[in-house]
Amino acid sequence: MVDTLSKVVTIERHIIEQERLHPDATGDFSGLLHDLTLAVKLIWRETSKAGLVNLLGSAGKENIHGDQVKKLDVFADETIYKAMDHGGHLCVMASEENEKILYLPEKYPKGKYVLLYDPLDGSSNIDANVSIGTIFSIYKRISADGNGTEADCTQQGLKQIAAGYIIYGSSTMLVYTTGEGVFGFTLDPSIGEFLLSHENIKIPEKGKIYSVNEGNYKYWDEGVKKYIKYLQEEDKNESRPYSLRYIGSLVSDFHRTLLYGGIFMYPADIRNKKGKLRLMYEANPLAMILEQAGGVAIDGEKRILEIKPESLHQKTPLFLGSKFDIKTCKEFIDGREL
Ligand code: AHM
Ligand code: MG
Repeated sequence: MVDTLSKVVTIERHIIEQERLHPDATGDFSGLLHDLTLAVKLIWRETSKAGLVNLLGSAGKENIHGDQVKKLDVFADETIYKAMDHGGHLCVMASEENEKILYLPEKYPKGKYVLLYDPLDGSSNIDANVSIGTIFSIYKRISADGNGTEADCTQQGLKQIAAGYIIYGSSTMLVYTTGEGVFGFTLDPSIGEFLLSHENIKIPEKGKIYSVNEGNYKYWDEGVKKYIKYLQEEDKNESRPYSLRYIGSLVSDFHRTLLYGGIFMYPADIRNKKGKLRLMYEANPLAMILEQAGGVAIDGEKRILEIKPESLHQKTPLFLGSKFDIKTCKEFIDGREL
């Protein structure tokens, strides 16, 4: 028979194959990712209907069935919690939407993993039909047993055993790593399966795009300002000027940076010394993915994954991108401009 079809790999099969790389694996971790994939499909189902909100009832009001319509970020938050609370894989969760850590119901068994998530990042963009995303991060518990603790949820980024994101865009994609490379899956809505579409993603060594909210320019440090001006200048090799792309939806800006290379920045500014983005829910998982893809993630000084977290919702300046671009940016930040 002539083989005209390329190999079709569902995310479930991929997770199992990845787990086989670890001979001592029990299947527990595969089960966890499997539950998470289900939650994501439920969120995708709702986000893809977001434009119908005027027909079906807007958030906070009753829909045609007389049910309260939930805001999508609240829906996503609750959906992930409920999909993950009873599998026996986790001992605690923490979500960007909740101030405190999320204990699991007493009646369910507690497992050895910890899940941190940003349920629907960029949700202020929903009404304009801009891509939004879910970001997740998985750790092994450090507490002995029973309910997990805040210390389980504030481990260094280096301790992540998996991280990923889902982008609800022109197509829905799930990108994840377990520390053995980065893999992207595209949802085929007709069969409801995530199929492997991007194998072993590597970020280009250098890009030609920068991504930052330039409206904040006047509030940045001198080094960052000079770096932006440098990117905008022409050079004789035509490697500059760079193009500016800024969606204002982190997962989308990150996804483009990962595939095309270049740099994404959310620097500190004089109003906000720690920037805007969250270490545990945004910076750490994206940093793990990026490093696995050959890129670099820093807070302007040090490697994101080495930051010792002080609190669950702490913020951090964030610079993500290609090796060359982060190196150049750092030189400007350090005052060693070219
Ligand atoms: P959110 O967690 O309230 O959705 O905010 C996070 C979003 C990111 O998606 C994006 O990178 C950033 O905020 C954009 O911020 P700004 O509007 O200041 O440029
Ligand atoms: Mg967020």
